[in-house]
Amino acid sequence: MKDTQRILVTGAGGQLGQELVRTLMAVFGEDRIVASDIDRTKGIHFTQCAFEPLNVFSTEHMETIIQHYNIKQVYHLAAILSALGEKDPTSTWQVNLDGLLAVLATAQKMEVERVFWPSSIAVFGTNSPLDNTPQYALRDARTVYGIAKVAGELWCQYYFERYGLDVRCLRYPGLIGYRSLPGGGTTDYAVDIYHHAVKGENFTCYLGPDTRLPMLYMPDAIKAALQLMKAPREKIKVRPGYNIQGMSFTPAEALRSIQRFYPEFRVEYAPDQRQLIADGWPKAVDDEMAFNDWGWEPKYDLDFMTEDMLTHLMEKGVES
Ligand code: AKB
Repeated sequence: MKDTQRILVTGAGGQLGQELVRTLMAVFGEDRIVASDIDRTKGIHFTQCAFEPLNVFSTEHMETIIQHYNIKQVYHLAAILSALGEKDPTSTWQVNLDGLLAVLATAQKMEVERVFWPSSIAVFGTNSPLDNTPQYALRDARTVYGIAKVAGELWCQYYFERYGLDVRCLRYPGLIGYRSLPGGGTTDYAVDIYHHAVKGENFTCYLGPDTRLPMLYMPDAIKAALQLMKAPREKIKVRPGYNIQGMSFTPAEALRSIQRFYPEFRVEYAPDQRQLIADGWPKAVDDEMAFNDWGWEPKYDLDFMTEDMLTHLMEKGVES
């Protein structure tokens, strides 16, 4: 990217967005990043770069921002997560799918060079092979969040094939980070459990002890997005969304990993409706294509992540 060109992040106030903006500023410079969110109060997180309140459905406003800042890359993160999405399927579809379509159309019109969009393991479902799920396994999504991700993946592929828009996608598993909290996902327990351990509180897990899911530590999640966006166009052979993961574990395994530092820490299990969602998701995914095409390689496994999470949460103090 040339010096005068900038990167726009939508939904920047969310769990992934806050961390992504931080890394993008470190890599490209603070003056090269424009954070945006529908919620203008999220601006408090972005004192070092430009912040624009933005509803992606206001496409004229989005065009003005793209023109004003000379935006050449967009990371479109604004979305409602899986568990929360089930409470209002119609709005979730609108925000997640129609929002993506508004961004794709605007990016194409305004000649944005590259778009990043996070897909999810939620594209898979009960009839997909759930052990080491292959890249091209049946996408049998059962949540509205997952259905919007399947449709979104196909739209991204369509925009690439029909208009040449260079849109790149990753199928994120559960994301775990210490800087920001997720909200409304099925994998959120894997963040909350660390906060409870550091606060010295026992934890009630809404998934059963043996529910295995693929996960990714935030530094690896951000590294993957930047690596994918940097890769030469011809290396990106999968347009709908690359499978990636850093590890795969159950709540019982997370507990054991935490107990190495907090032996007194205890977890109770009270599965709720999120158990049904988790039971239809992969236990692990095969991410070999990401490795082959653009060199994907995660750094963190469960124990390494646990140590890093607990160290940082102890240093910063957890939110109650
Ligand atoms: C969720 O739980 O909804 C997300 C996801 C796996 O896409 N973390």
